[in-house]
Amino acid sequence: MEKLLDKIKSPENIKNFDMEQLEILAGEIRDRIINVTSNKGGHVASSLGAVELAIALHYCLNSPKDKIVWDVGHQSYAHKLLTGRADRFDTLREMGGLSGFPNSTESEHDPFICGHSATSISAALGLASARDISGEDHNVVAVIGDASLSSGLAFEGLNNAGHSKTGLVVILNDNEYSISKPVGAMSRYLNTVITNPLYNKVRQEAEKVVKNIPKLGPAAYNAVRKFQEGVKNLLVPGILFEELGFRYFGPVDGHDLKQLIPMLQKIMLLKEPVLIHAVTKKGKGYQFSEENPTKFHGVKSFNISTGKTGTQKIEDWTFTEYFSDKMVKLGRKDKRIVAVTAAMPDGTGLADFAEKFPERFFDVGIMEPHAVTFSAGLARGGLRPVVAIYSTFLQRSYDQMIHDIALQNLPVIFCLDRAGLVGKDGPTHHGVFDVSYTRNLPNFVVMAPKDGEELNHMMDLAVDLNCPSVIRYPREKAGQIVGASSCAPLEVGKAELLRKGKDAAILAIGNMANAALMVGDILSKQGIEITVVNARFIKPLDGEMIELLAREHNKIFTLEESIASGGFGSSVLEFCERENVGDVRIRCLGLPDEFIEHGDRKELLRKYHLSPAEIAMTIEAELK
Ligand SMILES: Cc1ncc(C[n+]2csc(CCOP(=O)(O)OP(=O)(O)O)c2C)c(N)n1
Repeated sequence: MEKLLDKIKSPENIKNFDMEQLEILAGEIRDRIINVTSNKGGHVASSLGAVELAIALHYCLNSPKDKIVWDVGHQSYAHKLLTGRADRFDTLREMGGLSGFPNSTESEHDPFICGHSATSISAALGLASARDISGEDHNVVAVIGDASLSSGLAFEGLNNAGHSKTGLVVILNDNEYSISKPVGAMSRYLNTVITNPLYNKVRQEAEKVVKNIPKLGPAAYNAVRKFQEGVKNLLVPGILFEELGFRYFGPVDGHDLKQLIPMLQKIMLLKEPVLIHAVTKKGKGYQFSEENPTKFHGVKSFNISTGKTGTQKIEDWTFTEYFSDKMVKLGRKDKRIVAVTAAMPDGTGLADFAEKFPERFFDVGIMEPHAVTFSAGLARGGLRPVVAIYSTFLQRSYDQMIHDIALQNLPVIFCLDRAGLVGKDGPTHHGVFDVSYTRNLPNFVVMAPKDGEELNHMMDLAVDLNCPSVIRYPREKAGQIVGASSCAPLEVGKAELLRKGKDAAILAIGNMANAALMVGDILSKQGIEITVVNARFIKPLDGEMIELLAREHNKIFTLEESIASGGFGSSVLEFCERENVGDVRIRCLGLPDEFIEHGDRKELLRKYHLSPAEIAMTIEAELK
C-alpha cells in the first residue's frame, strides 16, 4: 500500500491531512528514520524526538517563505523528509548524498547552515530583523534543544531578541537530555518548570478561566494574566523567559499534535518574541533509543531488532580510546589532573575518568568558551586541566585561547579529538583548522601523535610542561606503527626519523606519518626510495631535522590532515625562509582552501589526494 510519506513532495502536501493522517505520517517518518540510520548511521534519538514538532511546524507554516531554523540541525531528519527529500533520504550522509544537517545549498527549506550548537536564536533574529527592514511579512521560528539553550550564545540571542520585540518564535525542544544527561542551572530550572506540580495545577486552573475569556472580557483576561505572573513569580524561580522579554507558553506535550497544532496556529499570529516550551522524549518511538538516548544520539549503524551497535576489539582502539585509558592512569598518578568537557563526556572518552574521579571531572555543558576560561582558572589555581574537545568545537573559543590561556602562559592541556576529516558529519564538523589557529599562539606547544602509544607519551610530556599545549588526533583507529622506533621519552620539538631514502623526504605530522610509511613502501616497489620523518611537533618545529632533510634531499613533501593554508607545511616554509635553509623545493600536501563535503573518511582522503596511493602518485609525478 502506498504510504502517506511517498506522496509528500513538499510541505504543501500535508496541509489537507486530517489529524489521524498526520499521526500515521509521524509513524511512517519514524520507520524511515530508523531504517535508514540503522544502515547509514546518524543522529537517531534527537531526530526521532522531533518528528511531531516538524510535522506541526510544516502544517502551520508556509516554508520556504516562513523560515524554520533548527539548532545544531541533527534533529532535522523529519524536516528533510517533509521538504521534498524523502526520495533521496537513503543517501543520508553519503558522499554526494543528503547532508546530515540542514544545508541551504541542499534545499530552499533550510535557511541557515548549522551543525554547531546554539546558533539558531541569533540566526533567526537576524532573519526576522532582515524581514522587518525589507517590509516583508513571514514567520521565523528557531527550534532549540534544552542543552543548547544553556549555551552562552543562546543566552545572547535570547537577550537581544527579547529586547528587540520583533516577531520571533523560539521552540524549546526540551527532552531533558544533551548527548548524555544535561548539566547546569538552566537544566535544573527547566526541570522545575516541567515538574512543579503546584505551579502546573494553579496554571491549569488559570487556563480554564482564560478559556472563558470571551464571556468575561479583556479586564478579566488581564487579571488572570497578572495572577499567573504572580503565581509564576512565587513558584517558578525567575520566570526567566518572560523576564528576558519573551511570552512563555507551555509546557506542552511536543508529541501531541492535537495540542501542538492549535497552539502554533494561534501563536503565529502574535508579532512579538514568543517561547514555546515543548516537552519531548529523546529517541521517541524506538524502544532501544528511548531506553538509551545517549548511545543513540549519534551511531554508525545498528541492528534494528536488537538495538546492538558495533563493538570494538582492543587492536581496533581509536585515539579516543587510548586517550580515555591514559586519562584514568594520569588521574591515579597525579592529583593535579582534572578533566573538562563541554557536554561530550562519551564522545571525547572522558566517561571513565568521570566515573573514577567524579570530584576532578567537570562537564560544563555546551559552553566551549567557558570551558577554556574556566580551565585557565583551574590552572592558575595550581591544577593541570585537560580539556577534551573536538577540534571543530574549539573554534568557538579562540579569544579565550589567546586572552586567557596563551597570554598568561597557563599549563592547560587541550586534547583535540576529531582533528582532521570526520567523515559523514561534513563541513561543520571536520577538524581542519586547528593546526592553523593554534600554531600561531605564543607560548603554546602543539603536537600530533602518529599512533596510540605516542599519544600516551605526548600526554605525559604535556603534564610536565609549564605552558599550554595542544595534542590533536583524528577520528581513526590509533593502531601501532610496526617497526617504528620507540618514542619514549619525548623531547619538545624533536622529530622522529622513521625511514631513510635518497630520492625525496616526507615530513609528516600525526597519523599522516603512518600514511607516509605506506607511501614509502609503494614507491620503493617502483625504485624510488624516500625518507620519512614523523614531525611530532607542529610547534616548535625540529629545525635541525629540517636542515638535515634539506641538505640530503632536493625535495621535501610536508604532509598533514588539515587545511594547508597556514598549516604545518606553511610553518616549515616559513622556517626555511627565515633560517635561509638551502636549495630545497618544499611541496605542502594537505587539504585545499575550501570546505570539504561530507562522506566516508577514506573516500574523502582519496578525493583530496591524501590516501597513500594518491600521495605516492603525487610524489612520483613531482620527481619526474
Ligand atoms: C558548539 C558545539 N558543541 C558541541 C556539539 C556536540 N553536540 C551535538 S548535539 C549536542 C547535544 C544537544 O542537546 P540538545 O540541544 O538538548 O538537543 P537534543 O539532541 O537533546 O535534541 C551536542 C553537545 C555541537 N554540535 N556544537
